Amino acid sequence: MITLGNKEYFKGINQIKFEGSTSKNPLAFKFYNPDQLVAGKNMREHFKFSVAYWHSFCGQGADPFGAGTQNFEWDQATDPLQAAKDKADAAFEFITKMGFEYYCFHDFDLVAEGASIQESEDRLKEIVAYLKQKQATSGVKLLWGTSNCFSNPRYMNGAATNPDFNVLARAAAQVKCALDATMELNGENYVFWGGREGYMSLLNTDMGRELDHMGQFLKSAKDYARKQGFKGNFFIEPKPMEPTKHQYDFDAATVIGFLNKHDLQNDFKLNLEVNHATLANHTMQHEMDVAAQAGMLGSIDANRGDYQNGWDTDQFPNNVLETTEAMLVFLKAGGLQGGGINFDAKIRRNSTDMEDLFLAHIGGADTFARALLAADRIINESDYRLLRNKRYSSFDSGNGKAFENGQLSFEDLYDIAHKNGELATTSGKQELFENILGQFV
Ligand code: XUL
Ligand code: CO
Repeated sequence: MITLGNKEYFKGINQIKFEGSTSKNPLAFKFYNPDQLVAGKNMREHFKFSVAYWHSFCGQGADPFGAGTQNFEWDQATDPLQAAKDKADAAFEFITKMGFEYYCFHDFDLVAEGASIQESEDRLKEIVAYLKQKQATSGVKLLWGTSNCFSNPRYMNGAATNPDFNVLARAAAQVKCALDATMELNGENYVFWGGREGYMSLLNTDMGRELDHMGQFLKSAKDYARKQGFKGNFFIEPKPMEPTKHQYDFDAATVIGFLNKHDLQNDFKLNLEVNHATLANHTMQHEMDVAAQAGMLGSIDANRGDYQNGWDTDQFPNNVLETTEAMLVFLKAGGLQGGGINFDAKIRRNSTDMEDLFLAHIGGADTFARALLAADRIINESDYRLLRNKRYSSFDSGNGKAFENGQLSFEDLYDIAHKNGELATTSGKQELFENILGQFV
């Protein structure tokens, strides 16, 4: 039996409860009511909200221009394993007080990487045993684990796409340990985000060879986990750039093409992130729709970017209108396949009060709740679906239906066009659709 720490880090903050939209209590949910039924499921089940270990408990507000501003109490111990256990205590206290059920981590968010593979592996095993106990006593579960194959200088030229085979093998050893940790903690999914799987210059890069290496790497990682009995999903998280100039997992469509080409489509789905969609010049609604059409809408990293600058600011969600557009796709797809809503977001560098982490997650959860409620009403109380379907009604019968069924040749289409003569224009009614959205948000 492992002894768990009993220090309280977030003093004076109690369980966060739903108090409704008229509440003036900043530390209460105004819209996220976990037990409220929407479209046949309660909000807790729809969202499976998850806390990102790295942003909430590891990042301390450092940026390229200055050191961290948030001196958390759980970062004081000098012994790496004691520091890791203190951080785990703080994390589980926070997640439990938020009333969330899930968390996500990178391997070396949990404990500092050691000087050798063996030391890192031993440290990971010790903290995983500790977390296993924390999960058992709190009921908090692991939504997904992942491996940080982008921070260590050894990965500066990539991990699975490194031109040096020995770096690729080093990354495989690391991913194996992270998969073992995820499985030991009953993780429901495993994520690959290819931070440095891309290039800074094509002049020194054999792109075709690197992509094939990445396909082979993912296949062997998947085969290893399946052999150990892992039943969860593997997710790829698209992002177009940053830290590389060009990342191979550019966007949902690119990743789906890659997965199909490498015969990975039955085991892998997508973990889509809002700020990554923005960087790819897409909306989140677009990325989710592309994934849903391929049956690959796996999970969401919830955050937002800043439209006045072009980098990954990872702010907490607060745009109800855009989140509602995304929730329309979410409801139409029947929700997520295996994943949840992970707040891959960080409080600002100058947000230095302990309660700020709570305020941020409360705002994020309320944004998603409002958006889900609005999307559900748009679908059930407005003419939204009717109007959208009406635009395609010419395909519901007659020649349109025959075309959809593959029963018309190109010559048939030519003859139909001749018979029809010139056509009247049909309005797309975009403003009407926008007004409906505005009415319910
Ligand atoms: C980076 C990012 C990562 C992944 C996991 O932009 O989103 O934190 O979610 O590696
Ligand atoms: Co992410």
